[in-house]
Amino acid sequence: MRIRHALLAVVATTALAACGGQQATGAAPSASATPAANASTGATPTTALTITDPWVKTTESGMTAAFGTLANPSAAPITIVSATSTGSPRVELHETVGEGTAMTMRPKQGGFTIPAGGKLELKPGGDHIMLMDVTTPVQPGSEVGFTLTFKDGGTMEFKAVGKDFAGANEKYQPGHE
Ligand SMILES: [Cu+2]
Repeated sequence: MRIRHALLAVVATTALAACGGQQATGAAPSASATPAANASTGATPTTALTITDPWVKTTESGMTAAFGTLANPSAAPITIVSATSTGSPRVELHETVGEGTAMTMRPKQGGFTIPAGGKLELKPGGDHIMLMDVTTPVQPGSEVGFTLTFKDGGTMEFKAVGKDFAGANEKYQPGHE
């Protein structure tokens, strides 16, 4: 079963390029991670991750997605295993596969991993944080809260800003594994 929805996907590659090129606009909200109490394992708490220019595609209801650039300056990879949001009771970590009209998104197995010293750009047509069931409209300038949970148990909160984005349609494969 596939559910079409009018978000995310970028038909025009120019739009994708333009979007991907916009990073670190000074006024962007920022966030820092909260370390997990993980004394029993001695694992390094996830404190290093940052997100730059987080935003959410405006919508009246239904599905939308959050984007931004995650950066991991630490010496170990960081994996995001789940997310919650004030904007939707159900949130999934999605990847996009295929191209053009065949572009399809689905839950990303294992979550998002940001390599040591690396970045992961969440963007239309790529990985994104999916809000599955928006009940309060996301308007331009709206603030939507997110909490990311890491593999080591740590969490990170950030706020994303509503932005209009003229994306195209993407197909969604629920539960694809
Ligand atoms: Cu999605």
